[in-house]
Amino acid sequence: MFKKILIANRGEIALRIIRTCREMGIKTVAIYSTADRESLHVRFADEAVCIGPPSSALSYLNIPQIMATAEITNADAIHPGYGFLAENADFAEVCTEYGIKFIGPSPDQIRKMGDKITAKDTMIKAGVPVVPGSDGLIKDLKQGIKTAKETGFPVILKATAGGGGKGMRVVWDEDGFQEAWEKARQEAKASFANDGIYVEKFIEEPRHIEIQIAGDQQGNVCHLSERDCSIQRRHQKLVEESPSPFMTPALRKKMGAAAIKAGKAINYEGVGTVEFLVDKHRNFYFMEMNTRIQVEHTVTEEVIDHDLIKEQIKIAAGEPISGKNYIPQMHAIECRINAEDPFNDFRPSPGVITSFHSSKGHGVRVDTHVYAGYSVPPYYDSMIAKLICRAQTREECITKMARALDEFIVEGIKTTVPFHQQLMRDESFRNGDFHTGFLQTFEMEKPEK
Ligand code: MV4
Repeated sequence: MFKKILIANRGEIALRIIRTCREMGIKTVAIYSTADRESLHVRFADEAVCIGPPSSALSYLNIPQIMATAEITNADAIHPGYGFLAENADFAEVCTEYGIKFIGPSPDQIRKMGDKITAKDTMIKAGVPVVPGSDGLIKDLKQGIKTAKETGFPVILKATAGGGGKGMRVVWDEDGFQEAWEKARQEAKASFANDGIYVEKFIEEPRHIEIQIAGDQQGNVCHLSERDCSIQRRHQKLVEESPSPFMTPALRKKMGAAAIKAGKAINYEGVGTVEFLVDKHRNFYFMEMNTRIQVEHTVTEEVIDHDLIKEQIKIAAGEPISGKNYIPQMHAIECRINAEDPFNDFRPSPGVITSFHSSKGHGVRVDTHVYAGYSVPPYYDSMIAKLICRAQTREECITKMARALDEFIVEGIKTTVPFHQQLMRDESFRNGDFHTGFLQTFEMEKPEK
C-alpha cells in the first residue's frame, strides 16, 4: 500500500480524499495556490505546499511544479480528484515516468475515451449501443448533409474533442445544416484546437443516466449501479440521485452489462463512469465515459455503502475488486450548493461567508471545505458544498432533503440553496417525471422582499 499520497486538487474533493487516506493510514500532501491558504484541505493534510498564484494554469494545472512537490515530499502516488488534471493523459504519463503511481486509469485508457469518435468506435466494436449517425468524422459540408439526411433529422453535431456540451449544435432540417456546421466547427476549433465534427441522431427529451464501474489490474470489471443526472443547467449538474426514478431491474441489468463491456473493452483500471442517454422508450445509448472519480460519487457511496475513494486507492495499489455488482439498497440525492445567485441567472457570488451552519441529523451528509469566515475565491469552480441525503424511499429522501435544506445556513454570499428548496417541492420532480431539458422550463419563484 502507498505510504504518502499527494492530492493534486483543492476544495471539498481534496478534503474527501484526505479523510479516506487518514482512515487507511496513508500520509497526505496538499498542494495549494495563494488563494487557498485558508482552505481546510491545507489544514487537514499532513503536509501542505504552496505551489503558485491563484490562476489554475500556474497552480493546480502546473505539472512541473506538482511533480517537483511530489519528489520533494517523497509521495509515492498522486490522486488527481476531478477536474484539473484528472483526465489529462500527459499528466498520467509524467507520473509514470517519475515512478509515482497516478491513481486512475492509464494514459492510453484516458486517451481512448477523451477523443469521442475513438470512444464511440471502441464501443461499437465492444457491442455497446451508440446513437446512430456518421461513421467517424465529417469531412465537408456535402458529406455532412448527406449523412444527416441518411440519419434523419433532427440531428446533433458534436465535436470529437468535446464533451460537456461545448461545440454541440442541434439541426432540425436541411436548411439549418450549413450554419450549424460552420458554428460548430468554429466553436470546436476555438475551444479544443480541434475542429473534428461528427453527426448523431438527436434524441429528444433524453434522461442522463450514468453507470458507475470499477475495474482492477487483474482485469475484473463490475458495476455499482446508476445515477440519474438529468437535472442540469447549461451542462452543469445540480442534482444527482440513485437509484434513477426511471430505472427498472431489467434496464439496470442491461445498462450494467453494457457498462461492464465498455470497461472491459479498454481494460479499464480504476473507478469510472459510463454515461448514457436514455429515451422515453428506455432505449439507451453510450454518450461518453468519464475516467475519473466524479462529484456525484457520493450518492453511489450512500446507496451501496462503500467508500469509492478507498476503492480507487486499493485498485491503484494492485488489490483486486470483489467482482460482484452492487444494487442500491437505499435512496440518495445530492444537491450541489454553489456560490451562485439562482435569482440572477446563477451568477457567481464569491466572497466572505459570514455565517455558516450545515444541515445535520439522521441520513444527512455534507461534504464541504468551507466554514464561517472563509472567503470563496473567484478563481475556481463555484461549488462550496454537497448536501447528500439518504433514506429508505425516494419520497422520504426528498422530504429529508427539504428539511436539510431549510436548516442549511450560509450568509454573506448567495447560494443555490433556494433553488433546491423550490425544486424539492416541484410536482414533476417529486413524481420523477423529468428529463435533461427540465430546468429550461423550471421557473424560480422570486422571494417577496
Ligand atoms: C445528445 C443529446 C441528444 N441526442 N446526443 C450534452 C452534453 C454531451 N455530453 C452530450 N449531450 C447531449 N447529447 C444526442 N444524440 C442531448 C444532449 C444533452 C444533454 C445530455 C445530458 C445531460 C444534459 C443535456 C442537456 C442538453 C443536451
